[in-house]
This record gives sequence, C-alpha cells and structure tokens, in this order.
Amino acid sequence: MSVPAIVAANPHAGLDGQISQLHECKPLAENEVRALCEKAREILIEESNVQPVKCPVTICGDVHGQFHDLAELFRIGGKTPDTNYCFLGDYVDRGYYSVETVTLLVALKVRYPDRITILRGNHESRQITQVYGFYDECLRKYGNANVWKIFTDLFDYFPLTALVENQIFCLHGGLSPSIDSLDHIRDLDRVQEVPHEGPMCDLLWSDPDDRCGWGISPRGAGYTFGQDISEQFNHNNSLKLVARAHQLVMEGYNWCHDHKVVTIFSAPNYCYRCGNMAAILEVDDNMGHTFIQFEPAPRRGEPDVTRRTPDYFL
Ligand SMILES: [Mn+2]
Repeated sequence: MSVPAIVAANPHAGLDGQISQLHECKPLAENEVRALCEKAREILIEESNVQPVKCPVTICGDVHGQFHDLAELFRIGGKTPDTNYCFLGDYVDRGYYSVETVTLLVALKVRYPDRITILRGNHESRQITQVYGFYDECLRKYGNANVWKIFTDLFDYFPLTALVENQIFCLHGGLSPSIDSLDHIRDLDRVQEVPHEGPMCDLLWSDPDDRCGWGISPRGAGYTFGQDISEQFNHNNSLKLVARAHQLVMEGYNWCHDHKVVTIFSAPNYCYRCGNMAAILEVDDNMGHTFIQFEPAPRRGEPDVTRRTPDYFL
C-alpha cells in the first residue's frame, strides 16, 4: 500500500538543490549542466535583443569567474528572487571559478526567468574563452571540453542588451557607428559567435571616450565613442542613460558623458590584484539610483598577490 503524500512535492526541488550546491561553489555534473543549458536555451531564445526589464532592478557589471565576490554581491544586493538582477556580461575568464559562476547564473535564470537578465559580454565567446581561462578551467574540472562546448553554444542565445522601463539602456560594451536605433538592434540575428566586426561586435566591445565622435579602439574590436554620440543616441531613442560594464573602474562605477553613460564593474580586486572596489547599481521603484560599492570577500586557498596599478582592457 502506498503512503499518501501529505504535502505537494516541490516541482523545483531538483533545480533548487542544484542552486544550493552551486552557492557552495560546487560544480554540477556534466549531464546536469547539459540538461540545465537545454532549459536555459528554451528561455533565452524567446528573449529580445533589447530585452525589456522592469524596475526595481539591480544592474551588475563584470564578474569574471570571481565566485566568492559574486556571493558577496548577492549578500549585499539580496538574493534572487528577492532582488531582481540585470547582469551585463563577462561571467567567465580571468577568475578561478568561471564554471561555478556561470552555472549559478544560468541556474538562477532557469529557476527565476523573470527575475534575472543575463546579457552577453565579449568574453561569452568561443574564441576569447580559449585564451583567457574558461576553456582550461573546464578541462581541469571536467577532464574534457564538453562543458565548455555546452556553455559557449548557450552564449549564442544570451540577449545583447536590455532596456529598463524604456529609460536605461543596458549592455556590455557600448554604441556602434552602424546602429542608430534600438529597432536596429532588435533586427540583428544574434544567435552566432561574436563576430570580429559589425554592430553585434561593437555592442559587446566599444568604450566611451573623452574625445568626440567615433575613434579606433585600442582593443582591436569595437569603437570608442564620444559624448556627442551618447547624447545623440539617448535623444534619438528617448533614453536617460546608457549603463555598461567592460572597463575596470577603481571605484566600481564611473559616470561619463555628462551623466549620459555610466560604467559598472562588479569584480572587486579584479584578477585578485587590481585593488579596485566593485559596485552594483540599484534602480528602485521610482527609477531612483543607488550605487553600492563592495570589497573582495575574504577567501582561503588562493595565492596572496601584491596589488599593483591596473592596466587591463578586456
Ligand atoms: Mn568585457
């Protein structure tokens, strides 16, 4: 005789268990990653290249595999789903825990699809991750490249940009000389590796600059754009602000272009040696802004490295 169920089973028990495991910085098994990413793909494929986001929401910049600092970010900013998040890309490479970091964010996306937005950064790419750490980390942690293949295939579906209440335009890099309007971005076919040039590349690679107009980027991809470009773009698209990441800023956030553009960087002590603060931007119910700065979480078992003056572009 079977025992009658007293309480309804939690349909998310499996996923909730995986999220708990990931919060402890323990990676999932390869077959779990595969199943998770299949679910994530079904969600992400339905999202727009300019994914609408409602306030309140907390906007976060680069994380770069610094898992313990992401845990600190959630401790300070609140956990999903209590706090809504929009992450601006660059989850992997550089830090030692790209696998755990990106798996946790993807798991949260699958569990709470309307509470977290995960945009694509220039590091969410097959080519860049083979140079800057994620590929090697997958080999080290799984013994083969399958998990790297699964994630980099999923990255093709990440939205390129988000739009908070039609006012704050969120993206990883910056503007493009071949894009005048948000509708142009909506029309792009984003499901592909990040190209070496063109509008999709620029959105993930460009940087604001003190010089007016468009400039050649020292990164070798994307462009630099001046205040005149930002003002025109915001005006044409009825935007108040461009919120972007992609550049190390020592205070964790940095206004430029007469408050038309803000850079947000959420990896404190970047690469475990830059000595920078991290920040996140809380946008409240009334579209008010609060920057929260934070320092590195205490950590064990990682190399003790000397701080030095940063000069990182990626
Ligand atoms: Mn970047």
